[in-house]
Amino acid sequence: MSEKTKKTVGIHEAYANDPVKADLEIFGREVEPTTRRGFLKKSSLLAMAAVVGSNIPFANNMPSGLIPALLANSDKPFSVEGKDGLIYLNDRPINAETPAHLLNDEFTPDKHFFIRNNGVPPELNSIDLKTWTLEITGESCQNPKTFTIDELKKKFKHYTYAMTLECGGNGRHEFNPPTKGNQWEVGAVGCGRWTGVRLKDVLKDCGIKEDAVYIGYYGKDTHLSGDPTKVVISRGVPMSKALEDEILIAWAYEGEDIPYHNGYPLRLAIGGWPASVSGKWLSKIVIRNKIHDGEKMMGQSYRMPCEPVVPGSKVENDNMCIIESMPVKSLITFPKSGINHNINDKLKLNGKAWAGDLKVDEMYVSIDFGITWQKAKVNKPLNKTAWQTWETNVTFPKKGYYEVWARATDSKGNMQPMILPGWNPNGYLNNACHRIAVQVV
Ligand SMILES: Nc1nc2c(c(=O)[nH]1)N[C@H]1C(S)=C(S)[C@@H](COP(=O)(O)O)O[C@H]1N2
Ligand SMILES: [Mo]
Repeated sequence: MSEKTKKTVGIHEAYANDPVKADLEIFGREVEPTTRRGFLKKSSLLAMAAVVGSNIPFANNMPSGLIPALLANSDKPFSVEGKDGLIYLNDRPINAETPAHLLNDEFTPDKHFFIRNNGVPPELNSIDLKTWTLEITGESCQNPKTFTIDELKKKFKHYTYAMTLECGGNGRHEFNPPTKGNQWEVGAVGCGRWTGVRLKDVLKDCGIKEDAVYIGYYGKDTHLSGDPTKVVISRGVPMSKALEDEILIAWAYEGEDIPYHNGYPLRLAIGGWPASVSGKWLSKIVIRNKIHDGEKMMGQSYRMPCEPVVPGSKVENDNMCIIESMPVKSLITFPKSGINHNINDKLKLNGKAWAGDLKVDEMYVSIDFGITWQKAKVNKPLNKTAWQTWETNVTFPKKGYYEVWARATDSKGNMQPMILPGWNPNGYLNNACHRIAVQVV
């Protein structure tokens, strides 16, 4: 770094004459903390050019207050066995997300699949595949039964489906005013092929009474408080969703045992809805004659205001509605944000897009802060609720700092919003466009 840029005074001054020559090492060091919170006025464009390290050809299109994507990332070490490259949010309970560029595989390898634990997983050495059981019961179950994993495997047909599992709070870090909970950036999502038996086959085998409306799950993890009577989480879905073909009681992920933190040895795999309905370390399913009232089904949990509210408002429980299908969303998974790219080359872009129970029909990218959009190729999903890969190439008119923005449209015509959608008290369902920083040199 040059002597000139080392001055803490006046980023403006330092680059006033030659913003293009700005030193990249400036990121996260000499930059005043306020720059991470966005630039309030366009008059600070020079400062912004200094911070991103070069001139910004489409600067006039940048919305006020936009934090350059180049500065919006963070990297921290991580250390759960079998996982690789995840960003660690908490260790008790363990919560870790996947950086976007590690979601570039068509199906997320188990080592990159995010972890969202609400409690303490059952001790690994207490898990015995021979004695692990799944009980099917509840007031709307005709013949309650208990199955070992072997019995499930022998009695029912096996299926494999790719499912997108995304935490309802993915993207929460962007909400303003901030909301409580894990401050996920973009990576509390993954999609891979789960193998198991259909939930509907097992439920039907136990008899579904006519008054059945919902199912609920229970898992073997324990409450953080250590109180054995407290349930960590027990959520569910309406019968109509539970009886879909692509919903599994799964024992394998990408052809291997499910990773320990992702629910080994048995979990529910329900794509397209908040991943909180996919119960891990699964031990019991109840068929209910009313909306399941388990832990984190009631009150404000996994619920959105039924009508939009003013940011920061308090919303009464009666005005909160249960989240069902997740909204349309996409990621740019290649290249990694912050790369340098040669002006003479086309830049190849790859990504993923998904839309809850719907499909993604169209995908667009922009290199000029959303003024013009170019259509990308979207590939078909493997099955319902699997994410879809997309790809395209872009070229840049001149050297400088760019952002690539990506925007998906679902099969009902809904598009991702460019910036944060409706504020809600728990910071759920942020499906704003993903963006990456590209330095064209
Ligand atoms: N038993 C149990 N199941 C659970 C959870 C949990 O804490 N315990 N977390 C839920 C939530 S909130 C999410 S987002 C997903 C995360 O799945 P993953 O950890 O495999 O990524 O699991 C869901 N199933
Ligand atoms: Mo979640």
